[in-house]
Amino acid sequence: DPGDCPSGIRPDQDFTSSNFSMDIRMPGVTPAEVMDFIPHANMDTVHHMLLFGCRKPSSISSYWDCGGAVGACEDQSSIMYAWGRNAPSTKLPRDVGFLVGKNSKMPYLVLQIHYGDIKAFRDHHRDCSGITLTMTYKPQPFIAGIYLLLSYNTVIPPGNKVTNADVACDYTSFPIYPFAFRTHTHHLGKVVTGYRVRNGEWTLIGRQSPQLPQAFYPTNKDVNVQYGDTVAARCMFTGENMTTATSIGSTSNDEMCNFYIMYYMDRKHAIPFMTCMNPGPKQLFQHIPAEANIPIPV
Ligand code: IYT
Ligand code: CU
Ligand code: CU
Repeated sequence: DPGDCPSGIRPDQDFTSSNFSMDIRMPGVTPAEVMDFIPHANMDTVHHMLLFGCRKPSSISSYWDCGGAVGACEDQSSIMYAWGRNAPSTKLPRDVGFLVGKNSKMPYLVLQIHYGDIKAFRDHHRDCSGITLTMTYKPQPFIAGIYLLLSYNTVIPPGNKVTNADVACDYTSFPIYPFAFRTHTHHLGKVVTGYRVRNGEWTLIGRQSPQLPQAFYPTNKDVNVQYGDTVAARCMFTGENMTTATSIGSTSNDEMCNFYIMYYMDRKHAIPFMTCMNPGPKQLFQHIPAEANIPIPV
C-alpha cells in the first residue's frame, strides 16, 4: 500500500515560522528491472537519487520506469540535488533557496532513483526511499541555480590512453557564487575538472572522479564568476581497454561529459539554469593546469 510510505507536507514545529518540510518518496515501489549503472561493490538497494525541477514531468503517475526512452522530465529540467551511496550531501548556504512552486520555472519536482542490485529485492519489500525537503514561503535573499557544462561531440577512440573533452563559455551575465559541483560521465571518465578563467588565470572550481558517488561536493574555495570571465571544464577519458569508439549518448555503453556548478546569485537577477556546450577553443586549453589530467584514485 503506497500509504505505508511517509509523504506530504508538515509545518515547522514553531508555528510562527514560515518554514515547512516536504517528503518526496517512492510510493512503495518494487523495481522490476535493474538499471545498468556504475557498478559498485557495496551498493545494495539505492544506487543514487537525483531530484529534478521540471517544467513538465514525463508522466503524471505517482511513479514510472525511467529506464527506456522516458526520462524524468518532458522538457527543460534541472538537477537540484544528487545523492550517491556513501557521499555526504551538500547543504545550501544560509539565505539561499531554489525557486519552486507553480509560479516558478520549475513547477514540478521529480525524484529519480536508480536501484542497485535487484537481489536486495528478493524479499519483495516495497521501497520508500526518498528525500525530505526543507522549504519556506519566505523569499530568500539569494536564489540557487545550476550551470551545466556539457560536451555533446566527444568521440573516444579505442586504445587511446587519454582523450580530453573540453567545454568553455564566456560568461556574460550577473555574478554567480559557486558553492558546490557535480561531475558525471559513464565508465570511461577518469577525472572531471572545472575552472574560472579570469585574465588568463585558471582558478579551480572543483575536481572529482566521476567514478566516485556523483553527488554535489563543496567547491574548492570561494570563486565567484562575473561578466568577462570564462567558465571551462575538461573531462579526461580513457579508451585504453576498448575495441570500438565511444560517443556521447544516453546508454551506459555511451559516454557523457558533464560538469555541474551549483551557485547562488542575487534574487533580483534570479537565473536558475544556464548551460555551456561550446567545445573549448584549443588555444585556451593549452593553458589548463596539469591537475586536469591527473587521475583521481578511486
Ligand atoms: C547528453 C548529456 O550530457 N546529458 C546529461 C546532461 C543533461 C542534463 C540535463 C542534459 C540535459 C538536461 O536537461 I538536467 I538536455 C545527462 O543526462 N546527465 C545525467 C542525468 O540524466 C541528469 C546526469 O546524471 O548528470
Ligand atoms: Cu532512470
Ligand atoms: Cu549520463
